[in-house]
Amino acid sequence: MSNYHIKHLEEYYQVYRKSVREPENFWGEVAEEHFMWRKKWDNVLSWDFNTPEVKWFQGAQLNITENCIDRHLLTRGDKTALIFEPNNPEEAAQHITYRQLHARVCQLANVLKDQGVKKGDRVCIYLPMIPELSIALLACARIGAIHSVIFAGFSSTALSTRINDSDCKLVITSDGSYRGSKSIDLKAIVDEGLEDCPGVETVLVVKRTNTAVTMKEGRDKWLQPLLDKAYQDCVPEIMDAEDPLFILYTSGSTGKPKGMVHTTGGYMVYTGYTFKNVFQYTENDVYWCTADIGWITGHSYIVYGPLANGATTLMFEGVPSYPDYSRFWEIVEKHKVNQFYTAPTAIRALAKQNISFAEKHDLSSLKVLGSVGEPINEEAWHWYNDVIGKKKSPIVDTWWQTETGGIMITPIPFVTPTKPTYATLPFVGIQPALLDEKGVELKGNQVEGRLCIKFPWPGMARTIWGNHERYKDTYFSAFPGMYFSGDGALRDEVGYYRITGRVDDVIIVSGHNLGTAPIEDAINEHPAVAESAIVGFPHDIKGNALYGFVILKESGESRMHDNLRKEINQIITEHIGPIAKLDKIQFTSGLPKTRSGKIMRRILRKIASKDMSNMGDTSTLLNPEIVDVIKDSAL
Ligand code: 7RM
Repeated sequence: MSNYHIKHLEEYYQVYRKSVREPENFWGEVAEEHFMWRKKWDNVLSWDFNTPEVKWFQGAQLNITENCIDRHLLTRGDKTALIFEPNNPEEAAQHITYRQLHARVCQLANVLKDQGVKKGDRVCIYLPMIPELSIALLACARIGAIHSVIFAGFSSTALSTRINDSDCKLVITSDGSYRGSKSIDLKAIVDEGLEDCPGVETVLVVKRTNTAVTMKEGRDKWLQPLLDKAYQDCVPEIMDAEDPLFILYTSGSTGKPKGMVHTTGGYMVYTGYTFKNVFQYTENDVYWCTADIGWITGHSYIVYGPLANGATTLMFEGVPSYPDYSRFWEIVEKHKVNQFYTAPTAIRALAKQNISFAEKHDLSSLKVLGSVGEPINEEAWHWYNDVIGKKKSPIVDTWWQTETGGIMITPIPFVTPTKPTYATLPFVGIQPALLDEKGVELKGNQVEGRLCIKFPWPGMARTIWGNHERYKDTYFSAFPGMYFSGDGALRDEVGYYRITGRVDDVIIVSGHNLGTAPIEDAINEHPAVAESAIVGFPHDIKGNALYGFVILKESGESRMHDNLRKEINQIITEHIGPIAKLDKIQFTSGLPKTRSGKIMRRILRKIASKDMSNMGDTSTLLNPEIVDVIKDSAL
């Protein structure tokens, strides 16, 4: 039996039981056998979910880049580590070997050192999906600097807030970026943002689009000439297992983003181990995750997890629709991709297109299909399974969060039988619990509740940068002694989990606690409804009342709007009770969504409350134009 690579269902159950009964032995063995440590730990785990304080592999020393790069050089020096597929299909793809990656990471690490960056300093990375982005993460890790990657689609305000929150002294960016037929002046956005960031001393600029930029004397430097002069070797900084590796911001229920802090040893072990099993990666496979490295999915499953396994990981600069909707499938064929990992929002967009976009490409290399970011609906699941996987590539619907660092609930392909819309079973070492609203754990199967985790896992975030109290309040206070994810889930008759959506948008109506997710589920049962979102708005008598934004499958149904409103409230009454009926129902053509497909309820709440003056930061929206459309026909 191998603890590291699970190949049969019995093995999964066996390893799972061991991981629960003897977590320290289990994780200690995984860490010892598959990773490289400069010094072993004194203690595998110490934890207290009340403080909360969690430490994995305390006393151990390592450098994560030694695990992701150096240790592969002897056996895989000439193997491709990184495939870069540019936005423009006419531009040649790049294949960067482990040896070349080592040289480039070391050079950038040396440049950072020359610029005065030291262990523990924060470096902001604001780059498009080009090789320099992966290299920048690794170069920071090489010298023990804490990277804070800001998604390059974020606005200058979002950028400066995050830079200031973690006091970054250096920013790595590029002149511009390509996205489909558009090019964006990234450097200009940085210049604007930095007007509010007095702590930034240096800006290193990668040349990508050759667009004209202003370089601020003494602050801004072109990166390439510095790299050319830099030595191709750099001794890795030896880090404690619990030293911070990076900060990554995630939006919260309030306006201020939360800088989730991930540490070195546990994060490495967890992302490395989950990557191996969830994608069943074998030596000559080509793995592609379509996420942006600006999100946790990119950190864990484009960069650290794959490289810790000596994998070939593909990064794509462009978008699924450029030059047309066959681009993803063209890339799969071109690079003979074996594992493909994307989001339901992309799957739905692609499934809407003519089937010939997918069918004209040879997808026979595909072995495993992944999904992440939001619940995958039945229709999208089947399209993915049938049209892309030809019913032979298992779908791994992976549930996890920025906060969890790595995949938490997921099938293991060829091991766990899949079930449409179910994330299935907890990953090894993960102990989920479903709780009712009073905090009582629901035992047994066929139950639905709030998804919590009872026991620490190595990849979990340790704190929120500069605000440990908020970390405690957000994740460890709702149900003392447990990590609360903010999601709802159900467990079916065989113990499979299905994530039902966020439950922390609880609205209290006439003293009753109502979650938006179950109301939306009820509305979506109406045959004319495509999608819906519920928010609360202030009400004289009830305290709060409910406002529904509803997208119809066919907009032509508008003539019957009042009938539809009645029918929708009827369905809600049937599913939940009259208390959950909506006071207002606005039919709309779209909902404000983030790039990872999440509805931005903050905006809907403002509209519902007739507080239209300032919509706050909408720069992270995929479709900012919808905000005015909804505002204009608000009820
Ligand atoms: C990886 C990531 C986290 C939230 C999480 C859920 C939702 C993610 C799934 C999912 C249903 C899934 N990190 N979510 N994966 N819901 N099924 N497979 O997305 O921090 O950006 O978002 O995303 O609500 O709490 S994240």
